[in-house]
Amino acid sequence: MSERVWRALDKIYLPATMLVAAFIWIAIIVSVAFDIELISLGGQEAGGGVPVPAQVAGPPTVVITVYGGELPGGKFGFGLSPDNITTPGPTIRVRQGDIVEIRFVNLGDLRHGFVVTPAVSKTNPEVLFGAIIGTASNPIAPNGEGSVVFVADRPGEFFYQCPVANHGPKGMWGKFIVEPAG
Ligand SMILES: [Cu+2]
Repeated sequence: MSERVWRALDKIYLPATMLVAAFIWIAIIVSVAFDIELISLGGQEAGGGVPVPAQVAGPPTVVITVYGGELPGGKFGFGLSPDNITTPGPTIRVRQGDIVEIRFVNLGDLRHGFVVTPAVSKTNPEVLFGAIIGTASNPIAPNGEGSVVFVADRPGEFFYQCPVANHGPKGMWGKFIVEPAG
């Protein structure tokens, strides 16, 4: 009697396990596909997260052009004029509530980019304010440029850096300070 029950269970067990496994796979595939769609809707893909720029109402109140490229000695840097690129780059100051437009010009022979971040990282810097131009996987080409408009809605001492792996530690960073409003 009990042997018959076991044999019946055995017959059901394998198909049932396979069915559950198939459902789990379908769930994984659907969630991955959904994430990919979210990333493309969010605009630019960043190192680790999906930056969604804050709603920008009105024209920029501050426009800053940042130049970037390589320096002698294996160093990389940024500058606020094409003939003064330094490592680290110059401090950028804006005021809380500013609608900031950053234009990034790549004067180097390598691909570079620009991102505002809470901490300089070797790879995949966290994106603040949705402020990113080029990404780690798709940076701005040599002689290319890009721009981003964002609201600096939080005061504090932050950083900007190149999002390409290892460029930050090679000196391609600077301070990004948002002074409190008022
Ligand atoms: Cu770079």
